[in-house]
Amino acid sequence: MPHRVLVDTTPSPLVLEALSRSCHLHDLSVDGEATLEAMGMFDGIYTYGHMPIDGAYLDRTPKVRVISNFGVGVDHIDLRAAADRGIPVGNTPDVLNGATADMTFALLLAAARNLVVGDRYARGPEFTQYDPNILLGAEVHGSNLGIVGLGKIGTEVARRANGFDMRVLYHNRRRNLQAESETGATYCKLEALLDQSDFVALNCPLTPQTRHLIGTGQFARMKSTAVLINAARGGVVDHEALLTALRDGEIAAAATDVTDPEPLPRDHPLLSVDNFIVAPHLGSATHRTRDAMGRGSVENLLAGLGGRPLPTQITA
Ligand code: 8YV
Repeated sequence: MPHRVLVDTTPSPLVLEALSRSCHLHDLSVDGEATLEAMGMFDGIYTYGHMPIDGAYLDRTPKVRVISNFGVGVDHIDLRAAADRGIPVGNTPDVLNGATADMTFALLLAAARNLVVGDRYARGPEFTQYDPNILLGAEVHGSNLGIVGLGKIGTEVARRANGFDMRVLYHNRRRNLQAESETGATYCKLEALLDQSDFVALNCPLTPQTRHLIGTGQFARMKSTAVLINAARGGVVDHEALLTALRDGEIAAAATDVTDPEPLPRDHPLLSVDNFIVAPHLGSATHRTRDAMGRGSVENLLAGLGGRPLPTQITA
């Protein structure tokens, strides 16, 4: 009898193949909402973060004995509620550190050097000859980078920044002495980081403490030439305040892989702001990383379904 597993979007071929023999998947994006009766029969949940999984949700899935998250960020899962019900939660840390740090730098460079506006211009009728006076950007090498969240991904960002001869400041819940010695990053309070940074990269998880960590007061502190990069979660930034900051020139630009909500409504004013660059949550989107995430999340799922400890389990 195959295990019954609820998935919130269609998994990759690698994941489908790995689960094909032992699991029957109910794919919410294809099969639609499950009936209450079907919910009661699920043995596991495999999630890409499309639905909040809280206590009320888990009460409708009383047989679930594992939640496997494709990705490291678990802000959509109430870990306490899962723990209270004895349900282990697995995620896919580590394998995506490099790819997400690369994406942070892709956003940083794109914003600093007007890559998106430049691409549009280079395709359009206005580009008739080289113009030395247009689209002048910010120097990346030699500038100050402030990293908010110097965990594993943030540390990878700091390593890349060293290659660009940047001075790296960071703010974190607690000092990361190992990362400091490996990368030369300097710990400082958030306020000091915002005051001094030319680029502010958000690489922290979304938690009740980091929700809207960057809002009106923080934009007011930032340099008018500063660029905000968000490869973390949209909710870390107050988007109303971001819109005002970009429109009023409180900061020069923002480049983000994540938004709140995600996606932004098609008529959201940020989408018509030129100094705002947005990507569709591509932080870990490389072939190698997504395959590794697929393998890790499958191992977690199958371990939980088999009553074994999850290889990468998160605690509440
Ligand atoms: C995932 C991410 O692609 O790991 C994370 O936290 O944001 C991404 O790598 C995303 O969670 C979708 O599953």
